Formats: sequence, C-alpha cells, structure tokens
Amino acid sequence: MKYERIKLGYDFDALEPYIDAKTMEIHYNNHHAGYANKLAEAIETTNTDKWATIDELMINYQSIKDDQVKVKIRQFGGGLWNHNFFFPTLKKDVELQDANLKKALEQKFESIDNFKKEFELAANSLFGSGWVWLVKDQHGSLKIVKTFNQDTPIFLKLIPILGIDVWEHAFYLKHNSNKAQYVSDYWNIINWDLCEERFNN
Ligand code: MN3
Repeated sequence: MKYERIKLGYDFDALEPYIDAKTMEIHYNNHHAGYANKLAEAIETTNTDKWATIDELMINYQSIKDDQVKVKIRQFGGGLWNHNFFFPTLKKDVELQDANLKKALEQKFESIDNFKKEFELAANSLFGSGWVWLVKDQHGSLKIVKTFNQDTPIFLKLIPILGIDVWEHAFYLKHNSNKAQYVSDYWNIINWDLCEERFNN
C-alpha cells in the first residue's frame, strides 16, 4: 500500500482510564485501517506518483481531474492523515514544559486554563462529526479551528500542533453521550513533547 498507516507505538490499553482499550483497538484496527484501505482502492486507477507521502497527496489532490476520486481522497485520505497525526499525539503523564509552546499559548489565550476552556468549547459545540485543532497559521499565530468530517488542517495551509477526534467512534463505548467528559479527559493524554516539537518546526 502506497500511503501507510503509522504504527500505533503503544498498547491499546496505554491510555486507560481516559480512553479504554476496546475503543483504541476498534479505532486503530477498524476505522484507521478502513481509511487506508479505501484510499488505496480509490486511487487504484489514478496516477499519484508525484506525491510520495500522504501529506503531499492531501495538499495537492485537488489537481486530479476525476471528481469521484477527489471526494474519496478527501474522505479516506483525510481520515488516514488525521489519524496518523492523532494517535502519536496521545500519551499519558507528559507535562507541558515551560518552553516555547507554553509561552505562545499564554500569549494568545492569556492562560493555559483559558486555552483549554476555549478548546473544550469548540469541541463540545461541534455539531456532527469532525475534529478540533490547535494550529499555527502562516504568520506563526496560534488558533483553534474546527474541521468537519475528515477534512484536514493541512489542506487549509495550517500547521497542526494537536487535535482531537470528536467523531462518536472515538469515545462512545466508554463515555456514551458524555462528549464533554471525553474532551476533558483528553488533557490527561497529550504528548506535549511532540506538540512542542511540532510548534518549533
Ligand atoms: Mn477517528
């Protein structure tokens, strides 16, 4: 397969009790694999040789002529890209270091608590399926953005720092309809070291 899934890099139960093992297993083995497989199927007869990576594909696919293929790349390529970004962002017991990202967050949102409040508000108010992201724009400024379905922030020329999957499949087994609890649990499983790296790059 040309555009590959990332390895999960941790056990399904590594994020317990915030995300349960069964949810992680289904999310990674079924949903994520499904996006990768359906993308491969969708581009079987389309020449994507010039785009070696899923990043390049998602930034450039609009130049493909076939509208049906474009829709599928948007959906399944987006799903592959978003989850390749999301899973490594999750790790327990990592503190936000007193470094560049923290300073930028405080500058933009006044405090980390305030950033969390605004991020949670965006996630809890997202209607339907989608994602909420902390991104850096082309001027280096931080902002919170939503994308719907499997649209990616890189398509909008934004550099994602972290993101939360607010599709029901990401939380429903454990949290049921309590999306707000899933969103607030998320703060316990952020790999802030990776976010710092993304911010500095
Ligand atoms: Mn998902």
